[in-house]
Amino acid sequence: MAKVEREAAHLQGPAHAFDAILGLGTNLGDRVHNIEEAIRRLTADGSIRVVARSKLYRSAPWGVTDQDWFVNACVAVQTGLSPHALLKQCQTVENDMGRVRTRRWGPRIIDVDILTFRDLEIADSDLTVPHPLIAERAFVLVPLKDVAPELKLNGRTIDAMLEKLDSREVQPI
Ligand code: A4P
Ligand code: MG
Repeated sequence: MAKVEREAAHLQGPAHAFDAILGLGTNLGDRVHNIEEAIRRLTADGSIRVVARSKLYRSAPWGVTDQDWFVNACVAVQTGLSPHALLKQCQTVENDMGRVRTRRWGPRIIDVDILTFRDLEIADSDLTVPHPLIAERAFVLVPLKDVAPELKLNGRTIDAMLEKLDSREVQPI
């Protein structure tokens, strides 16, 4: 196979089609609009390109349960940004959309988390990758399966992680 074809095949392979997966969540205001607006802003300067999008899901609040239901989604992206530069861009979008940080896990107009970044494991004070608690959250795993069905974390498939959870609380809109 010619080199160019090999590279193209490499890019199309499921494990290499994207650099990072972002998880988006919102439970304030027009939730569907908030997800669309966040994706529009994340990709506006061209440094982040969406290559796969999950469906939008309505999900019961997890962790802090006395708050409104969420809309959750995932996007797989290609980017030349470093993990920390990507985090900065995610936080800029959150702040520009009017995110106000109150209590941990509390209501938010938009949350953009880095779920995975290539095969990297990062444990910095401001960035943990893969994002902690993925395996315990159906609202992350269900949309994640749409964009990266073959993904494994710590050797476990998404289905294996979902088996232990109640995914009836996460429904496509
Ligand atoms: N941070 C570390 N690693 C990462 C990463 N991989 N991606 C740091 C993004 N941020 C990362 O985040 C707090 C700090 O985490 C940041 O300053 C960053 O440096 P935050 O977004 O300001 O605060 P948070 O979101 O309240 O905390 P946390 O722990 O990120 O909460 P989660 O995990 O996002 O959970 N229920 C449903 N159904 N759907 C939801 O989307 N979300 C939450 C919040 C709770 N329950 C939910 C949902
Ligand atoms: Mg967050």
